[in-house]
Amino acid sequence: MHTPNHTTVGIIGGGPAGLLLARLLHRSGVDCVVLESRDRDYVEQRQRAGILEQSTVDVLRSSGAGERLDREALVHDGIELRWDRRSHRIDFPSLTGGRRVWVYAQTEVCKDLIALQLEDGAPLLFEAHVRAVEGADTDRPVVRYTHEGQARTLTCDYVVGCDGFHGVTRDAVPDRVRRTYERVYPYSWFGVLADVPPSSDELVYAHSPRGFALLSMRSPTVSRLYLQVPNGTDPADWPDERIWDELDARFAVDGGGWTLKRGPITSKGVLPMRSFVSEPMSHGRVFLAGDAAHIVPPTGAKGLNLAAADVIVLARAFAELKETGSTAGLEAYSATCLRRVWRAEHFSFFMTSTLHTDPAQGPFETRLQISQLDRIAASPHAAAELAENYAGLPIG
Ligand code: RFL
Ligand code: PHB
Repeated sequence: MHTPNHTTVGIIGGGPAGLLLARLLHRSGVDCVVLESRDRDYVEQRQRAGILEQSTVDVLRSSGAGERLDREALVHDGIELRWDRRSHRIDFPSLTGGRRVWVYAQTEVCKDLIALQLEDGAPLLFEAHVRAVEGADTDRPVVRYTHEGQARTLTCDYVVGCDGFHGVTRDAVPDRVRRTYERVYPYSWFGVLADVPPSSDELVYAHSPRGFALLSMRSPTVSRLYLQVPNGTDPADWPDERIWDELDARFAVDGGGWTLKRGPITSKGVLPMRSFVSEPMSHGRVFLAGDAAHIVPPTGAKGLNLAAADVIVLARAFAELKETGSTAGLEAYSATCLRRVWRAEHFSFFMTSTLHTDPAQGPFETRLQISQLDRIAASPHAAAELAENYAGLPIG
């Protein structure tokens, strides 16, 4: 494939943020190039998020990437919370003025966007590893990368780092202006995929004395389940039987009437949990979007949706620049996104700390968690606060 040496917007990373940004820019007639270090198969198979907010679904649809989503995604109107061997359902539409969420895996979002991009989009190079982004303060930032064993450069009018938490673009923001905020949690998630129909129609978030558990799904025949485990847990210590027994114990409610269906486990992995924000989200002509700028623990299902929100704001700003010559949207990008980022950081922290058992916590902290969950069950106001954040706030 012919690769240009210059482009308007150089996009580093072909995860959800980079792929969606490329799609939106293409629709606005802004040219770009996407450089992705992994191969296509890897990006399409990487098991990650599963929940899409209304605004994420809206943008996928309006950018022409919603066709399979509309056929295959499961629409959910609520979640179930379990604690103290009781359960309570949170109904999103009635608490949020009609908002809901879609169960459609990140793997599928990436497959749909990659197929569109290769069909009629801007150049997308796999196995193109970016080494450095230079000249953020100049009007011609340069991306240095390696592709097919050769060192190459791409000069750009603007560079967007969509290269995730371990990417290199963040380094283009000098230390003197960069501020980072971080919390590493004293537990991880052990995630499994199982070939068994989900045991509940909706997601179940469980607080228990044995730790947190989550029942999610990928389709009517595939369950996705998570258990809180200590950091450093080796999946080899968790034979299938032990996983199902532990899930059973954590989801247990009084009164029976619910059973966890078991089936063959097809994948296992341990996911550490982190909160992280790097400010500002732009410097000169370099912008950061998605996990490159911020990480949330997955309990609020916000990671992928935040990445989408960033690139929606950025794509609008580039469209405005092309149409009117104004850089106002680009200048406001960081401040605009950080307001939503910090809301999601707070919500993700709240969900995580309310539902998990910190190894250092005592009976006092546990009673506070139970009290908080009781409050959500008792008060439509408390429930609405959770529902609005979970189902997603409109993008301003
Ligand atoms: P991504 O998806 O990490 O994509 C970044 C892309 O950049 C590429 N890259 C480079 N390319 C070129 N040159 C370089 N030097 C590069 N360095 C990196 C990478 O190969 C990759 O393709 O970031 P993006 O697009 O911002 O999307 C964000 C979401 O992926 C993320 O927020 C969520 O998936 C977070 N997350 C989860 N969220 C949930 O809501 N539920 C989950 O169950 C869930 N599981 C997860 C997750 C994140 C994980 N990571 C990042 C460790 C599980 C994992 C393992
Ligand atoms: C998932 O299905 O992978 C999933 C769902 C909800 C979360 C986190 C992960 O909060």
